[in-house]
Amino acid sequence: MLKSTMKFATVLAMGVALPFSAMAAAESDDPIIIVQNNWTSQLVLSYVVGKVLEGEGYTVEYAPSDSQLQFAAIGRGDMHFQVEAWEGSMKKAFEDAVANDGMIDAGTHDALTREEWWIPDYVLETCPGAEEWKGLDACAEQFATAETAPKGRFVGPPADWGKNYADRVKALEMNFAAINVGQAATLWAELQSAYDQKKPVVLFNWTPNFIESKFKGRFVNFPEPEPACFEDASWGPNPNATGDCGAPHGGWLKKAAWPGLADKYPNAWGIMQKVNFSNAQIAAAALMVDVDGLEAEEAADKWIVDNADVISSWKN
Ligand code: TMO
Repeated sequence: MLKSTMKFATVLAMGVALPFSAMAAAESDDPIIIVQNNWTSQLVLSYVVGKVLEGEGYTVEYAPSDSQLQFAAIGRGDMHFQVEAWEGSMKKAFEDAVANDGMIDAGTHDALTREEWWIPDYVLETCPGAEEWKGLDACAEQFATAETAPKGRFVGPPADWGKNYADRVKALEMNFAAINVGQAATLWAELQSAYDQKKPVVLFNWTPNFIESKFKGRFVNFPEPEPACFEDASWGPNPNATGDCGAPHGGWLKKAAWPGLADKYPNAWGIMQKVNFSNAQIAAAALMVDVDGLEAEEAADKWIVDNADVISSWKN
């Protein structure tokens, strides 16, 4: 640790020999491995936490991971800390890793989240019922492309975000085809090009995100999920199917951790447990990259300056 190293250097300068055991406060130099995923706020905020830990003298490494497979790997200690686990897309993988792989639920952020189909507001001019899934479905043809006609196209997320919307479309017998993009940037390119031409579009989006500061739009309401939606076919609008529901409207956002952190890096673990983001703080992180054009790491540096009070609250 930097603090201990400095103390040690001072002691050496004073010519005093210090038995190694007197440095008990020193924690491991082994890298703390922070997980990175493929959306912007996660990238920025993972660097924020990493930089704060580096400032405390820790060695930090970053490891890219699939948003579903990461939790079991964190439980095993292949990676150590995840700053953004989203209920809408990761609840099952997260809870399975807690139950089966020893992964630690490292606490819930103040932020409330939603991951759902989303339309620009101008869509309501040609499809007035589109805020509700049934109303949207009634206008499905407006959203058709050459690839999907006569079905409408739902521009879906990268497959590794864990949501198979083809299953939901089938369960709700909707006249849509879910076409997944390969990366988040393609979602925003599809939105921007439709928006510029006021063309009907429905795509996957989430909040907090930068989108709300740049585009006027809203989520499409689906039946709110309950455990029975996935277990009991008779639940929900289709009496013969499970999965006939949407994502939670006020979903949780959690942190995930390797169980060995507390013993190996107690000070770092204390900080990680206090890390707590609000909706506005997460949206700001995404906006610095997706609107202002900073690199994720530069955005993290700026976020740290802008939120100095938040960071000092993690250290107390
Ligand atoms: C996992 N995500 C926030 C992109 O929906």
